[in-house]
Amino acid sequence: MSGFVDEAQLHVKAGDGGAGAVAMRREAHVDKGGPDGGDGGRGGNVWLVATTNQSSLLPFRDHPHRAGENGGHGGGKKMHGKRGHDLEVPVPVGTRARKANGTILCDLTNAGDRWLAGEGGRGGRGNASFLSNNRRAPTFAEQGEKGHEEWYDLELALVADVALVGFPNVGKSTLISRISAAKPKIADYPFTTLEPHLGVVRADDETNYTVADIPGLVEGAAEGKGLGHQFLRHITRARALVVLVELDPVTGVPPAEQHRVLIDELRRYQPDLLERPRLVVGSKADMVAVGDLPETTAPETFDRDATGNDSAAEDFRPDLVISAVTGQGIPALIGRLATLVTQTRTAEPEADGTIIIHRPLPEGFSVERIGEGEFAVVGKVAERAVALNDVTTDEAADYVQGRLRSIGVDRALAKAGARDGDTVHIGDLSFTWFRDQPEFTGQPQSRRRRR
Ligand SMILES: Nc1nc2c(ncn2[C@@H]2O[C@H](COP(=O)(O)OP(=O)(O)OP(=O)(O)O)[C@@H](O)[C@H]2O)c(=O)[nH]1
Ligand SMILES: [Mg+2]
Repeated sequence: MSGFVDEAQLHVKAGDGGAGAVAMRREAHVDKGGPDGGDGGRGGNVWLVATTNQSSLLPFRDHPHRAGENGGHGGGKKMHGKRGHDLEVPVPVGTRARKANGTILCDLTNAGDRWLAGEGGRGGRGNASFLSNNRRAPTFAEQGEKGHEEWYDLELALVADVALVGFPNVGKSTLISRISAAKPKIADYPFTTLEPHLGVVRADDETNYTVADIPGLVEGAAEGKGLGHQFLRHITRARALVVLVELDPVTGVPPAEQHRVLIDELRRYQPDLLERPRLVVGSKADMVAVGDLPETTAPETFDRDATGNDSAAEDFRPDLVISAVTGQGIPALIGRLATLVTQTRTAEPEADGTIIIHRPLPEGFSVERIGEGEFAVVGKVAERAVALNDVTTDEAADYVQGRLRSIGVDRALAKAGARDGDTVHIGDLSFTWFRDQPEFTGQPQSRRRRR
């Protein structure tokens, strides 16, 4: 089985917050101690972190689940629960995460880039936090908040300085193995290369660049023919392209025609690919009699017409001709690519390598009418306000009521058309709503009408 996987699903479950504790101080000489239940610890976050040590999404294929550690529960004597450990999930540089609906949430293009894929739940407050002048001995505490949980689609688009584009069997893999330490399979048949390979070229003491060997493209690749389609994505981030055409093709497709088809496929897949700097290189020069070698362009003429119109069959000219067998043209190619890559790199804004991309947190709440005389309040702040270990005591009910009023849930319910006696659901809690006085009937059940 191939080790290269460029699409996978990931399930993230951040740690739950620990529950706050309900406890009362006990001291030999104090008759009635105050509340001293500590807070729960925060749940661990889950981060995606881009690394160059990984080049495939394979690890997610069979094991898609990644979880942060839960926070510890609070204890007596104001002991706070332990914070859950964050989890850092390594992904290859070039990984994007999408929501199930396709929206791109992050794109980690530099080593060290990190993204908060799941935020850990807040720890619940212990009863010590609820002490107030009119609440001397609160017997309620908050539950921990659930950690964020979500499925993401991961997609990898390789990040390379140069991508090799060419028909099958024209010598792409031979070239990359000649100029870098990469050792892809080389054979005298088309579609030898079934997955992209990256090689690092050391042009001189200061200049390194990466080259991607992409499986061969054929006419129609942009529409899904051959293998090219699934791999065209890996060309999209290359700074520069090498269009490799075979000068004496065994397939019989003349170099100018190969060039025309390749340019066409690139344009159809993503038109701005033609705006990338590119070198057109003729391969296997050793197979052509010296007198029959095509004329090459002058070295300064990198800047092509973005439409690719230089490909008119009559005046097709490669920029360079090479032979991976004899070494002809190889140093020139390495040097010209180094120049191209350096020029493009300096034109780019500097990447600091530690961009932190946060998912905007959904705050607030919304009220939804879910049936006749029945409403649901959805949203973190509202759910937090009712997530207590026990809402059956008067003081807990008072607290919840006060919270719901102060964050505006009461007003929003009235505005949504709620009337006395209607049922309202928030999180796990259901209660009967009265304009001035909700009656809690859920979690755990209590049918007490207050006041
Ligand atoms: N004579 C000669 N043969 C070459 C040269 N470069 C590659 N070849 C041969 O051409 C054949 C195809 O080479 P590969 O490097 O596998 O070609 P490829 O473009 O990677 O092919 P796919 O992976 O199938 O797309 C092999 O038999 C190579 O030995 C060259 O410069 N001169
Ligand atoms: Mg190959």
